[in-house]
Amino acid sequence: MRDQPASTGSSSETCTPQTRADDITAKVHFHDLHPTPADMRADVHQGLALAQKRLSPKYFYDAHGSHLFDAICELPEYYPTRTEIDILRRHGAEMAERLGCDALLVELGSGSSLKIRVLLEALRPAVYMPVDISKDHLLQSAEALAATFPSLQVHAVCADYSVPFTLPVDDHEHPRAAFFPGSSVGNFEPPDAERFLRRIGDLLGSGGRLLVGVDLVKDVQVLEAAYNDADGVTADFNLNLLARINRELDADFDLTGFRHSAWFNPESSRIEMHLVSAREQKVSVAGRNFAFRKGESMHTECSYKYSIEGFHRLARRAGFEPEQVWTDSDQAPLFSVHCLVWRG
Ligand code: AVI
Repeated sequence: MRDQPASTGSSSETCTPQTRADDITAKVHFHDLHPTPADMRADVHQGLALAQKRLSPKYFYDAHGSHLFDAICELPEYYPTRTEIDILRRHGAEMAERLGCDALLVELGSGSSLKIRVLLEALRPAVYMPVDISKDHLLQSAEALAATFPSLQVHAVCADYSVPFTLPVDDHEHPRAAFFPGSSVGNFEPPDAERFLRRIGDLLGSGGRLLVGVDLVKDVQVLEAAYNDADGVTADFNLNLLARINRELDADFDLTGFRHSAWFNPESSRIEMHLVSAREQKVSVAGRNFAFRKGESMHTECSYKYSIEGFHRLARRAGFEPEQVWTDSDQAPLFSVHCLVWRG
């Protein structure tokens, strides 16, 4: 295995964390694929000029937005995180059998690497490769993980997994597997989810396995409560998008002039999040003015909810064969974790 094949253009180094008594032995190989910064100004201008105004959910995750998302994951109404962790805890051994020990395990959008910790005991991969766009967060989490599992080789990759990239290691000796938890696949439009899965399959190669968490269609009240929590954390998360645009694009959104709205759209089987204008108003964003009617909304996020069969159809269209699925219950399950095999 090489740290830095010339073809990837990555910079690669071995990072030894700041000396702390408990992780002196920790080592992380770091590969920076230098993800291109998004053109937020062009994206926001383009989205606000549409008949149905749109803002991309990728802009939720500045430092404060990431903190708010972590808080959402702890809310009593937001069942996906704790339900998925419970499934991973209960079925980790079976998942390990499917993925095989000694794998090169890639985690897409690893964030704080919390869920992989639940699996690592059972899984024992040869190499763990967290991929995340946020360099500092990635390194901190990778170092902490390497400290807990000193015999694990950790290769942290700073990359935007939503656009094509290649794995910056030349390793053909270990079977490849990927982990994509949290139902983040539900934040893609289905045709984009299909294209995304196909790209992951290409990274894995024939016979490679993907473990993916998928939120399920369920009672509308349970779904809508998860995106309209009583403490208003999801509302703050949604409105933080406007605070970020004000700060970074010299805009003048009045945050009290917009309210959070989230509801289940049964035709599309998705939660839609919107920010709704409380009155007629004008907003300036990086030198351009946009008018809002009273009640007009900006669409900020879709979160698709699948049936198990519906997700399997999507996976098959993308070139994967569903191998096994685990859920939290046999009757009316909330969440599912799928093992898919790449057939190409
Ligand atoms: C990251 N993603 C899977 C979350 C979801 O449920 O779609 C984002 C989120 N939006 C509001 N609450 C959580």
